[in-house]
Amino acid sequence: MKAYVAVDIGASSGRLMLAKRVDDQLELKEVHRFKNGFKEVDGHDYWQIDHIIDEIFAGLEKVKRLGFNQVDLGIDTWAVDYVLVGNDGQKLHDPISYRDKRTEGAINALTTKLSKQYIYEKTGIQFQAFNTLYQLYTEDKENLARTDKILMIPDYIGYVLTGNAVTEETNASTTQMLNLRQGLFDKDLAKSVNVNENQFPHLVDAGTVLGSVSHKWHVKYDLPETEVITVATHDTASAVVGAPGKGDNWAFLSSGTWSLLGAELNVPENGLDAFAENYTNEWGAYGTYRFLKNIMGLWILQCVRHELNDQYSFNELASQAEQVEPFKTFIDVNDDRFTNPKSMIGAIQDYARETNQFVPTSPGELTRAIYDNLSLFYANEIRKLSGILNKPINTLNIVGGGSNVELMNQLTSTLAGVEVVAGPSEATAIGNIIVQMITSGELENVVAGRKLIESSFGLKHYVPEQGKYEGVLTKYRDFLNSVQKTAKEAV
Ligand code: LRH
Repeated sequence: MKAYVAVDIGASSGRLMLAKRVDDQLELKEVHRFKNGFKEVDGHDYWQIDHIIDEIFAGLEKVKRLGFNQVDLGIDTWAVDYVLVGNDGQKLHDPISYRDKRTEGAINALTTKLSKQYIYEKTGIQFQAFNTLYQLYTEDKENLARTDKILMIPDYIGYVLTGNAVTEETNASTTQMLNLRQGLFDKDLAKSVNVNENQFPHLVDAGTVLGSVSHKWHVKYDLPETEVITVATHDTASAVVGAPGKGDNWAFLSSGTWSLLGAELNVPENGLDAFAENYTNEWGAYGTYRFLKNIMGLWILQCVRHELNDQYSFNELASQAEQVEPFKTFIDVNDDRFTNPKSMIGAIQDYARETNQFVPTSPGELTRAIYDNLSLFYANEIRKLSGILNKPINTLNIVGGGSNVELMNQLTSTLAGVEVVAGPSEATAIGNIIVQMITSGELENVVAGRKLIESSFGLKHYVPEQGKYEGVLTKYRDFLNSVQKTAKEAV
């Protein structure tokens, strides 16, 4: 029987998931998990990419010990970050994290030369300081000149594993350098940040065979025979493949370190409304587009928990939050100050003080404020999404680790007035595997994959609680409009 391995690496942890299909069930088992995070060295935040690769081999050795001698394997990670590789095939240095402060001000600097409308019309991609475009803009020019290949993180890992270099499209679109119309890297945008589009290896679709793990790794480690498939290598792209939505009126929320809320489209939406709301059109597997908004997500809680010395589990924090009165403090979770603060608790409390609101202090109050404000943000965005796409949204499919937070699932359903379908929490790894199964011919297409997901994983349903929290969303929206207006005036 064919076995599949999903290597799914997020900003805070990585895992290897082993999967096989037994009748109409997809069986999934976590074989290896490790911590991930960036480290500050001489003023910059670096990912430890060699460590990540070591952990992948450790996980693959476990797969072999479980009795699997032959597997297919797909890799997905977070987006936008990249590795510069020299002529000798070695990285110039560890990749810098997108949360590094080096890109502060880069959007403004670059868009004095090329207008925002021009870039958005070409790419349909949101303006985020961390996009590859602005990271490259701040890159050392000499390093760029010494660069033979610019490889996105999952492509770099695939390159190290197999010796073959490609650029997979779903992740490449997050560079904000792909031309929507041409389906290629845009020459002008590449030039504007001192690179040549040919420094990126050729573009491939999700679902392309990359090659076998090189012999040299079999000499060093006890590995199964492993064929690497270039899946939807952007984790969010895999998560959306793994979101079992149905019909035309559903939205997805991939809820993890980031919250990505949007809809799957067949044609990109890069008109003026989308531009004004900074929605993005990331490329999806099989010709789709992920039309979505980046929301700060559970990163805020991960940082708070860490600052509390990791003494509470996420479940404990959730039960403490349930004891606290809701909606005492409104926060714009997408305020830049929450991107990478020295102290997240300090940042939340300063925000509350500056806006003359209740200042959360206990772990339960802090967690409550985060859950409330994420849910409010989601509800507000569902309205906007529905407006831009000019169609009703009836169902929100929440996937990822955040789909286990019952309190937020219910709050979001009630505030947004939509049905919430929660699960699967491992949608990213599952989407990674579905693309492998389609590539190997074991599944026909994504529709068949989503059916398989529905029959394999227990999804939970939440419906709006009538008459609860009336007027809260309107109050929140007024608050958000006023703080965002004040921030704009200050610029
Ligand atoms: C989520 C994610 C998201 C990107 C961000 C950099 O892990 O890939 O889609 O915007 O990381």
